[in-house]
Amino acid sequence: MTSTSSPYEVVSAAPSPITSAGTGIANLPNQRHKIVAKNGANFTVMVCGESGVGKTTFVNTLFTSTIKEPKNVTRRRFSKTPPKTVQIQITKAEIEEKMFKVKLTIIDTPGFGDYVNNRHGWIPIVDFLDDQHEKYMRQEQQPCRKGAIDMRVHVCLYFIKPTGHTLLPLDVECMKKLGSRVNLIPVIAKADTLTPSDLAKFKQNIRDVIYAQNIKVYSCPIESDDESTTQRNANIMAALPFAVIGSTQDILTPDGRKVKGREYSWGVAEVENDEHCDFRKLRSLLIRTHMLDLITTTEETHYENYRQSQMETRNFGDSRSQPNENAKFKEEEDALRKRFTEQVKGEESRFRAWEQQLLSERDRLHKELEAQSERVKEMQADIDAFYYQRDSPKVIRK
Ligand SMILES: Nc1nc2c(ncn2[C@@H]2O[C@H](COP(=O)(O)OP(=O)(O)OP(=O)(O)O)[C@@H](O)[C@H]2O)c(=O)[nH]1
Ligand SMILES: [Mg+2]
Repeated sequence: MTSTSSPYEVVSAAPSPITSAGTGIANLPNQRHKIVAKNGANFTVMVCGESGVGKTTFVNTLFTSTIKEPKNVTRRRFSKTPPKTVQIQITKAEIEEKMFKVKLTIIDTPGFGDYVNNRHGWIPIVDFLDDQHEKYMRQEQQPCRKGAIDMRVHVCLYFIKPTGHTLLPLDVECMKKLGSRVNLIPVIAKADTLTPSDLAKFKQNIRDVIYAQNIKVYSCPIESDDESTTQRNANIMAALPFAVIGSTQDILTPDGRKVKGREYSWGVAEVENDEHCDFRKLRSLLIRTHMLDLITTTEETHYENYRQSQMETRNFGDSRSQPNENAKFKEEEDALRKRFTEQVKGEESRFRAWEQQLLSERDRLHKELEAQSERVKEMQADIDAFYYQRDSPKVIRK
């Protein structure tokens, strides 16, 4: 079910024309490169998952690490602990590389599952996704489609609590619903709270459940003409679900580097260190290597699925709601049934007549048989009489 209005009040930050440190759009294959250059791209990322799992911190981390000189990103106060997110928060920024522009939108959603009545807090998120498809579809049906607002979500990052065990039933339920609507990327939050071996086991358990439960997750096209791209994509897929560390804090490492990370007595968990987590891999997939594939699959698979399913249900509804068509159909059906009954009746009486004929023929033959056996008896008596006369002693009269 979709509603036309958003279930949450949307809080939006002003778009900020920000030059990124390089998004890689200039490296796109020629054909695609031209399309993006001409139209610019809208790219929308959504984060969701249980409450307190680190979604807002991740969004802040992504902004601070991607956009070097944040201007006007008013909603994002990069404090140590962001307040609990209670409504959908939208932050926009423009990423620019040479002459290519991407309008990046990040949608942060309120967490769910932290108390009994909030177990189904993810339903409004699913509705939000459907609503964006619905709004876009309605705009597409208008005669003038220029300036259509497109808030369709190109990728949804699903944050998994770092329990070290496996996916919770709530995760499975929610991921199933999301995966059928949007490019879903599972993310293990707070990777710094798990040891490397526990993290590896956790990842495998999650992959097993995803496979066993048939949850649809985004998989980037592995095959490519270029061998290094094939290898890179295979490496990305092998890291799924991406383990991330979120932090906007600058920390000085013992070897004198200033990094974004989390400080512990045992050392520093670094956001942008591949040995510590997959943050760089995930950011590269989103902002650099697979942005266009995420946009294309959203258009060609997820939006198309939505559009088709809506068309089917709406057409079905229409045919049922046409009384004239229905009455005509009923008339035809009645006539057919009558014709059939008449045919059956005719066949039945023909069969009865034939049966009657057979019975009387049987009686006639019985009678004839009786008469014949009567005749046989008489003839036998005649024969007996004949022999009796011949063999009996003759009386000679004197
Ligand atoms: N150890 C560790 N803590 C983190 C990490 N990311 C976030 N946190 C902490 O987890 C707490 C919750 O973080 P938020 O980013 O507010 O979580 P959220 O998912 O947005 O929460 P809701 O808005 O309530 O759904 C904060 O105290 C963060 O500092 C991480 O990668 N590692
Ligand atoms: Mg939050």
